[in-house]
Amino acid sequence: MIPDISQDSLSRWKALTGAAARAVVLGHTHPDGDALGSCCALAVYLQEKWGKDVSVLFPDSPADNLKFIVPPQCRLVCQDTDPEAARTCIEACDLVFLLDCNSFSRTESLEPLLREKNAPKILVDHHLNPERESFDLAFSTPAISSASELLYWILTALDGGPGSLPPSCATALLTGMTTDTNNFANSVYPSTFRMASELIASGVDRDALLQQLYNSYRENRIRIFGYMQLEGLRIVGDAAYMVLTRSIQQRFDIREGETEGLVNVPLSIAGVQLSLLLKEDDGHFRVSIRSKKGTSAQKLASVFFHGGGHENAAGGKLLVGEDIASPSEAPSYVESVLKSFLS
Ligand SMILES: [Mn+2]
Repeated sequence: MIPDISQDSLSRWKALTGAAARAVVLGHTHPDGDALGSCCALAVYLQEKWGKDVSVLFPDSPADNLKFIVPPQCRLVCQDTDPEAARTCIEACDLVFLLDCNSFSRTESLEPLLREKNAPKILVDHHLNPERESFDLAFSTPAISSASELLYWILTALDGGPGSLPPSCATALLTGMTTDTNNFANSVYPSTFRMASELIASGVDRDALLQQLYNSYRENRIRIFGYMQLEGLRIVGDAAYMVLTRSIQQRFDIREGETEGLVNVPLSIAGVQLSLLLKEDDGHFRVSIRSKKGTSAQKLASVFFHGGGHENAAGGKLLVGEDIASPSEAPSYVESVLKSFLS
């Protein structure tokens, strides 16, 4: 029920952490709630329980609506706004943690610095196919809700119970798990409820958390959800897709992270097994894919969209100039991919 975390791996964690002075904790590009929550939780834990100097590092800045996840005592460095600080904190550290991704390639522009960095590296992740060979110690459990949950079981195994976690570490862990499960809708296991129950009993304010996560959006988000459902939704067989062009994003003045969750909406239609959201970006579309049990979002992402992820929640890219000649070809590309994938 609880992931199998060996005594040997816990001893290795203690030895590697004990020997380090300055750690850097990293997550993937376009950080979501789980990447931010797990990284910040670990940073607070290492600072407050182990007295380490810790930086949380991301290739790009978090969306405005997720910034509340970063506790005031966390030092957050983003390469897009401060490339010099990003380089310095990798150069100065003597321990690297990678969370919520299966490979350094998910940190994109930070990858080369991390690969050549000569320091112990520890992975904590829940995606398929972890790149174990790049790490001195790897905790990988694909059958778990989130990196935040896996980290919860590691930290409580190290320290003996949720009561021992610093409060802002506990809150960040519950936040990461809540966002990755879409508030207990996907990838929920008995261990997930147990984690939530223990954290709430230990004092985490879940009501306040839900207010910040789900009742603090700008009006723009609600309006674009309505617009896309009325005007943008296309159904092809058992699949639904939506293309969020640059012009639609501009018309609704959409900020990073504000269309999070839109891809889930078409799955509420009976008979729709698969939902895709394509969001136009520089030179490519970001592709989010969700599926119901029995249809693999992961396979569609890895075979057709240069990506991957989890069985029912995956993502990738559609490259303009490679997969399609111009952005206007995105819908016809998706339709032909869906016809061959679903046949
Ligand atoms: Mn995750």
